[in-house]
Amino acid sequence: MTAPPLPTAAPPDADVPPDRLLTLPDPLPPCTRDELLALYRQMVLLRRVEELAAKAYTQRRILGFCHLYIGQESVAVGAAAATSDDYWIAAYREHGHAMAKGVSARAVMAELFGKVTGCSKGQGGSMHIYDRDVRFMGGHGIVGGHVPLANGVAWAARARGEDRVCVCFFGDGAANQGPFFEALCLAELYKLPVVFICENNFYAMGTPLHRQSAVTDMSLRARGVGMTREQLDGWDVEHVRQRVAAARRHALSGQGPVLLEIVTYRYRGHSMSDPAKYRPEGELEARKEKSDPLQLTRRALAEVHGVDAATLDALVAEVDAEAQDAWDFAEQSPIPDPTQLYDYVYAPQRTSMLADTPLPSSRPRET
Ligand SMILES: Cc1ncc(C[n+]2csc(CCOP(=O)(O)OP(=O)(O)O)c2C)c(N)n1
Ligand SMILES: [Mg+2]
Repeated sequence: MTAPPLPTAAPPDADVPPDRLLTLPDPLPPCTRDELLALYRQMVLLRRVEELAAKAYTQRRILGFCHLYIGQESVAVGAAAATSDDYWIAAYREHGHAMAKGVSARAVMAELFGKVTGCSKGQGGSMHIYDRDVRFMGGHGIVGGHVPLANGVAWAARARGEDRVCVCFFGDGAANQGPFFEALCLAELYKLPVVFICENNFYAMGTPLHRQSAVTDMSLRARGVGMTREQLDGWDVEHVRQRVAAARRHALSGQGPVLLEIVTYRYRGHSMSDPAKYRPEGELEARKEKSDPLQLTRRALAEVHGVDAATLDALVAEVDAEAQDAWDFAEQSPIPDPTQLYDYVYAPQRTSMLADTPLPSSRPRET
């Protein structure tokens, strides 16, 4: 019997998918004065809570890993304004995402302090902030590992007939990981309602972007799988809100997921133990000067909406009090009961119909 002929190679470029840019115009009306004030308040809250978290860390009230989101607040807050009822999943730099999605400052701070009143009962810690009630599906420590989970969340949402997307946040470093590529491939194949958001902050730990990848426009990762994409600056919270809203609309329309690369910058080291000595001199200062999202929004409130400085200062003072209240709450809360150490770690005992079936016994030990 002769073997079937091998398929002939396609002519060069025959299968190269077109570059699908997100062409939808901004779908939302511009922010009103009060809406923008609310976004500003939220960004200040994220920053103040994390500044206090940094202080608590140096006092050893917070142990383990702690990755701060300071500098990137406009991404999570802008995205939340467009997807407040949707599912979110994020990596380990997620305190800000959780608060933007609706987890209280108290619940986040208590989780960081390892207290039982934390949103993961004090047993998750910094990298495992989670709250199903607000559809925040975690906090994940394995770089790129949660990106395929976003597909599962989106698949479930669609199967249940929900009108919701899964918004998946990850870093530029994660966009070089195997699971990221696999997830993108399948998400497009199945036209899943996912909005992938690559927060390009230019560093993966101490490695700058140009030393991680030959292609530094991370949105181009979408092209190879035929996915719709857009690259945008993330400093302007209103712009983030509009483009995430456009991506959401596209993803829900059945035309497939979207990859947004949102350009941003982190002001602190990778984690609390990183003094970030690897940055070129002056880079951090230049970023803060030109593109601090809090300062830009404050300026827009004053110049476009005529909000006076006293109003803004009062708002900041109110947020300071809320952040301090979160600290006090965390400090005064009890630690988890040590007898519950293994709760939520392993799957519960089998309760299904298989429960009566004895587990196969292990081989008797030879004596
Ligand atoms: C699979 C895996 N490899 C390595 C690490 C160690 N690690 C933790 S964070 C990180 C950098 C990730 O950078 P990026 O995705 O850009 O996110 P950012 O920290 O900038 O938010 C690395 C390599 C890890 N947690 N998981
Ligand atoms: Mg990064």
